[in-house]
Amino acid sequence: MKLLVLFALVAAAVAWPSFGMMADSAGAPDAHKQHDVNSVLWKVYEDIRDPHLKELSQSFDPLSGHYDDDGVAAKRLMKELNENRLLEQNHWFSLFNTRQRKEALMLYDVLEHSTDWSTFAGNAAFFRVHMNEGEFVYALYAAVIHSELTQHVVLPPLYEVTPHLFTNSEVIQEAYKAKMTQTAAKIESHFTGSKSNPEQRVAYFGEDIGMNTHHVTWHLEFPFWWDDAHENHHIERKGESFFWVHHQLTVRFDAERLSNYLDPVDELHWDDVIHEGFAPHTMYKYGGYFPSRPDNVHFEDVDGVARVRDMLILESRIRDAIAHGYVTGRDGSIISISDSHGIDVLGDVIESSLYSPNPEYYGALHNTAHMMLGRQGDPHGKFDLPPGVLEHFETATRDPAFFRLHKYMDNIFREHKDSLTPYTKDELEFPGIEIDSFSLSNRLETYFEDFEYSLINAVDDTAEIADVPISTVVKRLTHKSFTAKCVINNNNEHDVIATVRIFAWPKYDNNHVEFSFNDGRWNAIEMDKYWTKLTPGPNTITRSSMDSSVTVPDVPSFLTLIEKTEEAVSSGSELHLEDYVSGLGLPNRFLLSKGTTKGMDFHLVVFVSDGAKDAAIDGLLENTSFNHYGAHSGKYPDKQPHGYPLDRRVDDKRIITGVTNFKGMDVKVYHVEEQ
Ligand SMILES: [Cu+2]
Repeated sequence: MKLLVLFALVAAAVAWPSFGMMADSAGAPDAHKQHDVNSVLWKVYEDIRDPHLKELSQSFDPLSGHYDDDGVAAKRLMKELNENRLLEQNHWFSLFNTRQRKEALMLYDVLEHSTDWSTFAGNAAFFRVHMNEGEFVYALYAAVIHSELTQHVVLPPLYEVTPHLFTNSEVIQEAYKAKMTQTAAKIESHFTGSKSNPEQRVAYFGEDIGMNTHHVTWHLEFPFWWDDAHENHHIERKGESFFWVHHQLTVRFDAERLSNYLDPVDELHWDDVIHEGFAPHTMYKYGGYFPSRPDNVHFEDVDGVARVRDMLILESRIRDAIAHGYVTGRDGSIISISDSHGIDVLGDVIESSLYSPNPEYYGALHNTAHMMLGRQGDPHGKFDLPPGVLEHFETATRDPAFFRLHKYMDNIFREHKDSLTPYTKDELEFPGIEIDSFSLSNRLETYFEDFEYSLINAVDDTAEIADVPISTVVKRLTHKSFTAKCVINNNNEHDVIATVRIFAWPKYDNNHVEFSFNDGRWNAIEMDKYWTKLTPGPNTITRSSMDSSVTVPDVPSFLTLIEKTEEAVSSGSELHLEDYVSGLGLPNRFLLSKGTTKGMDFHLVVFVSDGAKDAAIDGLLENTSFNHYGAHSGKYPDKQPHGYPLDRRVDDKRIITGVTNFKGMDVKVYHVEEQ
């Protein structure tokens, strides 16, 4: 522990940038806005409890608000409302349901086009009362993330806003019981399934509330429905980010499997059975239980979604495009994908998003597959079951089939990446730069910790009866902090800006055969990426695992968020929540993949590239709002492709391991059973 403190002090003493979401005081959220957002999300299935917002929900007229679209969006939604076309309350909502998505996006548009806070808050309060709760939560989250008005507002953790989508049904039932009997309860959560199911060994990953929050947040920040013409700005490298975020989940899940003595995930085959069944043990707030799927079912055509044959046709069109090195646009134009930018186009095509150049031809492989898989329990709608877990980003990773599906798409992406020419020595070299040493402050250790979160918002209540505390305690993977120390020699006579890229991959496969460099690098988990200045001579750089740019800290609990906000509102002081404005990264405690008691071998690599060449923006070192998966409504600061330089195939590993700005080493990750 002392050693750790020492390293932390050293880290603080060395001047180096932090790329977490460290905003300056100008980045503090307006306490009143934060208050309003908290209040409309608190007990979202109940009446609004905040007197001011409740009053606003009755008095505000959406047609009298201030908008930058002449109120077109507000008029459209009000017409739907007045003509009783909107989905009722107390009904499930799924983003993959076309009509429901349309309705949610109509509200999103109204909020997004609001030009002042009283219009935004008025609409939020008004439509919270008049629209389906699921649609409302989705629209509000998307609007808070993308609207100019809410830039620094922190969204409460989704697992405390809509706990049903994150918690087992058994726990939810206990919570209802606690509420009915007015007895405080702290309910233990267990992972889904029994020990007879080997998949249960890795359920801690698919069911991790922080990982699920990360996944939902990514889809909110980079929505497939995003329409540039409508929203007035382009989301950069959205397709590539789609590939990368899911690639990282895929390789990470395989690493977790290896540490639990399971084979890596096999990809999904449309013409084979779906080997693993799944019983979600999860229920909707309204709409019953999520449907189950037995083992070894044959893929069925799903009425109103797609036929299995359609999926195979789409896949072969996409594979054709990869083999040709180009996709065909709607108008027959040829769009090359045989360069670094190709992955971005391909990501748009496969998801597909509205950025896809030809959805009529290439379809929406990913989105349709989610629905196909989600409906296999009731493919013809005979039993009127609600959508499956795969039809919600909050719940999708609970089903192991999610990872089969994504392995399948990841392999298509790999086919494309493997078609590109490997990087040459010239491209990889950073003249005059040499990594002298790389070391870690302490043993890498993972363990499970108990985490408690509130279920108050899961249960029904009335304003007259006081709340009793109801929470659940769940085990989650975490690790000891560590500091990485890197000594880099700059043999040039001038300062340079360097990009430091750190990855790790499991050294051995499930048969304890060492991965070749080429297979290992495809399985690489991104650990960190940051920029630093190197002065002539040796430079010692220390970096704490807490600062990794691929991760974010836990958002404070909803109740803490409310407390802090109310304190700031009543005292007029500033609200300090800067660290939490983006929930985009993986949870910080999730940086290390689970180890084993004897130590799981990983190969760790560090690559330093020329920051001046990589920079897509000015002032890299001063840019403090960098987040790994993209800059919040800004430009992604790194010009290199995600995963660079491991994104392309390596035919001869000496080309990369031979440059002085690359260093590899073996490390072990230990798992400690009881802390
Ligand atoms: Cu996803």
